[in-house]
Amino acid sequence: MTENERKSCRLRLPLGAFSGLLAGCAALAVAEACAGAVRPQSGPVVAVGGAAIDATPAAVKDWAIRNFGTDDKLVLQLGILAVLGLFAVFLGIAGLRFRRTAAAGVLLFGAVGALAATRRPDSVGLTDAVPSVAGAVAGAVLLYVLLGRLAPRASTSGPPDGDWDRRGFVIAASTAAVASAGAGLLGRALAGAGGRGAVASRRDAVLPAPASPARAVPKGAGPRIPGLSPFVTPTADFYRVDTALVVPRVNATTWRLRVHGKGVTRPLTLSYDDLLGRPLVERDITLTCVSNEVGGPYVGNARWIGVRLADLLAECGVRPPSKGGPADQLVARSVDGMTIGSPVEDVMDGRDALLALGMNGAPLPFAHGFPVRMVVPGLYGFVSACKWIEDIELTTFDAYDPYWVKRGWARRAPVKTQSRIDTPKPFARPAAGTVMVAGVAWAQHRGIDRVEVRVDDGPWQEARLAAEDTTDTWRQWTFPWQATKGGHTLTVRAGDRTGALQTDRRTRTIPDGADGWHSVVVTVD
Ligand SMILES: Nc1nc2c(c(=O)[nH]1)N[C@H]1C(S)=C(S)[C@@H](COP(=O)(O)O)O[C@H]1N2
Ligand SMILES: [Mo]
Repeated sequence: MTENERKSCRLRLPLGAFSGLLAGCAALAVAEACAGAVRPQSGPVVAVGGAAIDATPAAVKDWAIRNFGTDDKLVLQLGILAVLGLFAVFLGIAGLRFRRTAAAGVLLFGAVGALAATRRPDSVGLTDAVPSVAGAVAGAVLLYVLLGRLAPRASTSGPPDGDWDRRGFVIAASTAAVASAGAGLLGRALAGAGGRGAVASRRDAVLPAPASPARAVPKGAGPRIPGLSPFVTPTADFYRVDTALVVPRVNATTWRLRVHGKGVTRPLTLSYDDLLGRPLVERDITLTCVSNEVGGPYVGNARWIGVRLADLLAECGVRPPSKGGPADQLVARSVDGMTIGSPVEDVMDGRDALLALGMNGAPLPFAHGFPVRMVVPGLYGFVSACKWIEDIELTTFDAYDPYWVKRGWARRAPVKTQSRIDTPKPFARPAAGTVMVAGVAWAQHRGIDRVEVRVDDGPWQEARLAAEDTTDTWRQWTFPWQATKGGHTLTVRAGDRTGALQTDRRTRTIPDGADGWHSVVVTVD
């Protein structure tokens, strides 16, 4: 072997790996460009990610939400990219010997993406396979070409025997890199343009003044204490929990909501303008996620504006089970295929169950369900708060299990009474003397009646409750603590208007919400 040949041998392995990666990038870029043109949700990473979310056991998903929060989707997508990257490297190296097989391997990945995309609940059909297939074909061809350039050449003229086509490789690789970057950018631009109509429809939406405004928040409902959650959660800080890898951007001008099913004597199809034309009600309602652990962040309070769902249902001829209606479950469907079931009885029992159009004085943000979502006081989000809603079906709990119920969560899930210490934070080091302990407590639709704080194993002491807005909102509480030096454990518990006290028995979030007391350990200096 000549010095030259040895050098090229050493280079072949990393260049094979590099070819694999480049082919992978090209495949994804082409796929994203096509997805941008067809439907952003049909891209292979989003489709496979969505399938992974749906297939993930409830316990793992709950763990992901707890540990990564709203970043759980980013982590999932990075995970998918990492796996793809590893396989691409493997295919590139294996392809040095088995060129055709490696190229076919890329096609296999395309098939997985295509299958996932066409089988998503929101799939519009075979066109959803186009991005994965086109990407895979581009990737396979590129890998085949690049590996061809790396293959030893037995030629009489030009480079010596055993050498490979450096010039050809560099040209092919750099052309592919530039083209991939271009395709990726094109995909972004197309996806952005696709949502432009939706963005315009949101920008142009004007929410009329409510016929029934929310009552003014009583003075003192939101004591100003550093570290304490504000009474109204700013929209930008409002937690987000959903299965959507791409936030659906729905054009309100073409959006429709259908109401149909058991006991619906007058089925309805409503437009956004139809809803805006109805008398609107405005209410402060605290929303909670069932995945919120004791002390967790997935709870927020907003001022919602929308249409009373019970009135609309009554117009359609729906009667609750207690009045002889045949349907006991209302199933809401979203544009992204989510299904959420609520008890018809709860929705029609007089509480302010809303088809919400606005949040904190503005049309709903896309991430929180524009153009329309449900909000039902007293029920966890997964059994009430369908975002991007487009269909309401009256049915029975016996006849249909919605998305989360299929995955082990409860059919019925009223919000459990909970309380949280916001300040001091865990492991804080406050100075001895008066330390303001403060937090929030919620028992939507029952109302918070009292909050008690315990220092170490001492007696339970009454905390000061901030003024109540409505029973559907959380209540801030404060407790001035005479802190003495040393380590201390602060514990909180709340009682609701039914007289029930929060139980200390800790339970998991699955199937119907966490129970238990929130404690914070601090060291007083
Ligand atoms: N379409 C759709 N709606 C959905 C969900 C979802 O995954 N998809 N998640 C539900 C859950 S579990 C909760 S807690 C609330 C959260 O609403 P937010 O993201 O506006 O806070 O939305 C509910 N509505
Ligand atoms: Mo949730």
